[in-house]
Amino acid sequence: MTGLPLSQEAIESHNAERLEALRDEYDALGRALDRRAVRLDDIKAKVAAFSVALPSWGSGRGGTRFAKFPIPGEPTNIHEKLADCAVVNQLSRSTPRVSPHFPWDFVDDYAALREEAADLGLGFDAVNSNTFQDQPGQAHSYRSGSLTATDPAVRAQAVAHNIACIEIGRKLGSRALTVWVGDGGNFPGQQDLGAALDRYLESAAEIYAALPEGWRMLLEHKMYEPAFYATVIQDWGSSILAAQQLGPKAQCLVDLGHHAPNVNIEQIVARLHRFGKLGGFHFNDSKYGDDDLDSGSINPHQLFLVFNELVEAELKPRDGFDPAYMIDQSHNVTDPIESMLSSAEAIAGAYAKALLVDRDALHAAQQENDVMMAFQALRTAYRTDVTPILAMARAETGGAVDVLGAYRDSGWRDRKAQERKPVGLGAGIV
Ligand SMILES: [Mn+2]
Repeated sequence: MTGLPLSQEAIESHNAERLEALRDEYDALGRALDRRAVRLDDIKAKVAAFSVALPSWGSGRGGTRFAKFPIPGEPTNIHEKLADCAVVNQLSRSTPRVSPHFPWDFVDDYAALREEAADLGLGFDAVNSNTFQDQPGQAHSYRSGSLTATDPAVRAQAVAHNIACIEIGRKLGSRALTVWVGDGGNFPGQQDLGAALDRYLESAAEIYAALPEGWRMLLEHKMYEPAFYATVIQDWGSSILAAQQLGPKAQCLVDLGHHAPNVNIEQIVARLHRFGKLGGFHFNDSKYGDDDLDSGSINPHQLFLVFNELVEAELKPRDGFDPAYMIDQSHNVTDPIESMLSSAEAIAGAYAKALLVDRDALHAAQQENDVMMAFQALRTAYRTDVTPILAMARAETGGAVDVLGAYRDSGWRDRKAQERKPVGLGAGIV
């Protein structure tokens, strides 16, 4: 790791001006937690060990199907995306892996890409396949579906692409393939609902058979969009049934934005864990649908409750419990680096709050059916300001006390605006 993007001296001097106040706030929190019989340093150590992967596609300006408004200096290829992700990791010290997406991140030499990432202090997380759009020179179109298409030649092409992604992932050091398909229908009657799922299961089994030892296949469900009437893998029910049929290497991935409004996502987390099928997360937030807003920006309490279930799961692990944590957001109106810094902090903060829950008190209240005290066990943890824990964990590992302040002081984006070629106008999430 020789090529960190920002000056470490600049981060240290940025921190030096803030460490005295941070120490004061950290010690005050430590005394408050002492009175709750919680050891602050233990919490900080767990927070410091926590990490979440960044999406390569999250480092560029996203957009909607209406428009995209690029900013000067945003990345135009995987090399520049890695550099921006390295900035996030250098400041936050909690995002050491990048989740690549193919064909968006195709290169000729993946061994070299892996070395380039390692130089930046990064590794690779789950690889993502893409059969929801056509690529130049592709033999068959996905306009009528991919893994579930009625034409067997289209299905074979989609299966081959997923297997090619596994091969790339092996070269990058990944251990998982995330599969999301937009397949489905926009009209009643368009698709035989049962036969479409049969075709999905058959195609998915071919991909599953190509998984190397130690790999997992993460099935990502999504209720709607681009199919607005019926999506083939639309909810956690279809997802877990498919994962169970495929076998132990198949698990479910929960994208927080891919549910019906008001669905109890933390309960889905608990259910998936109960059956050993909780594979991972795509963290984001939403108000109306799959909005891909910044994690914790709309419903931070839900994020906390999800982590509460994850801490419960850590206490009662089941075979295969090793959830892959990833961010999956579309940064349409912010500097993507700033959104990823803010989101990584929100996610780690939700985890920290979940660690502060007095589990003995919670479990005792649950057993005694003491509803109010069970609720208060969660409430007491949730209202604790964990900011000093996160900042101290970062400062002690070379990150920034104030991630956004240090990033703005670095002048990174302005510098890149001089060096990088402009991104064209357009629409779409990337
Ligand atoms: Mn997702």
